[in-house]
Amino acid sequence: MPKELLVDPVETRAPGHLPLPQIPLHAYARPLSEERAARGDAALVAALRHMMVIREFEGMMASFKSTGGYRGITYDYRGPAHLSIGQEAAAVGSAMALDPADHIFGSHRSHGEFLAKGLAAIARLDDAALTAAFHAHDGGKLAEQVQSRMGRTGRAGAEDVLLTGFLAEIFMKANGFNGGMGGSMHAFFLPFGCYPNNAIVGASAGIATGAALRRRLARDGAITVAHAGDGSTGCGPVWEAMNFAAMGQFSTLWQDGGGTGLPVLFFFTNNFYAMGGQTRGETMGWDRLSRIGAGLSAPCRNRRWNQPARRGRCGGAQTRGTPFRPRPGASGCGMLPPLRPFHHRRQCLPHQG
Ligand SMILES: Cc1ncc(C[n+]2csc(CCOP(=O)(O)OP(=O)(O)O)c2C)c(N)n1
Ligand SMILES: [Mg+2]
Repeated sequence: MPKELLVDPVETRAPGHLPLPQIPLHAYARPLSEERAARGDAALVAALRHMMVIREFEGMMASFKSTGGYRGITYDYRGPAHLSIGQEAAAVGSAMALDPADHIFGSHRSHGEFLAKGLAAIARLDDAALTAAFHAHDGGKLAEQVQSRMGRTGRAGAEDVLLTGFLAEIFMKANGFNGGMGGSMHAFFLPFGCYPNNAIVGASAGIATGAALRRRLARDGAITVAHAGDGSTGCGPVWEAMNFAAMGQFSTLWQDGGGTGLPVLFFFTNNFYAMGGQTRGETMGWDRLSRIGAGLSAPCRNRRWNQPARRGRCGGAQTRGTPFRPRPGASGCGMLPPLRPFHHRRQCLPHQG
């Protein structure tokens, strides 16, 4: 325990006011023309494509669960299907800002996050790196199996392996990414930075923070992301993790170059529901989820995902998506609409009347 930190009574007892930092709300409003110029059309088309892949994947799961089939294939799937229909953009946007070596840890509703991170990693890795990644998994058996059946190689073939390995895992098959032992809520594929999601609400926060401590010690420049829902802000371990990530000692006592905290980002996907409860206005104290980081310290406030300060200085920082999921509730199965552009704001707010 250090004793060298001065507790200065003059400064500590000086009257004054604590200034609260400004927290930007939906401040990102770059016009489409500028967005196209900055990112390039190919990147924007890829983002939409990844969203559509996720929508179709989850639509397929919904179809298997609710009708016992999909496009003429019958299968009685009895496991969990926590779908994230309507939340694809949050998953894809966050994943596209990450490098393959960055790690994500998901919530119980993480199919989209897993696939988005995998697709983003595939888009950034070359053929040799993809082959090595799949070889590291079970000696490359899954990739051989999938590619010999589907006949595609390169990035397209890698996407086939990602989707098959994940679906087989959800269906608890031996050729799933984790031998079918993890299922829908504990799947992982480490070469793409997809670490396990978690059935325990808020648990990803503590686990990602522990992983971030390892990254901080290694000083390898990578970050970890804790994906969580708005309901997790009612869980003690989430607050504990945010405090741990922002501990003062990282800048006051650690002698390794300073910084504001651990390289972890708490990404809350705020769909305004937690089971049957409504978070804003009912079960939570906050009026805006984006307030909660600023209570710790200024650098921990809500961040735009694409801020350049992302790396190395994002301890306790948080960003959050505010998508609208068509169906509140844990599973939300049923026939679901295909992904299509919204022309009118009211179409985006199906459960807000
Ligand atoms: C620690 C814990 N408490 C309760 C539950 C039961 N539970 C499962 S999902 C859920 C609601 C989660 O809401 P949120 O975090 O907003 O995620 P969403 O379902 O909206 O994606 C609850 C309370 C749980 N899995 N873990
Ligand atoms: Mg929620």
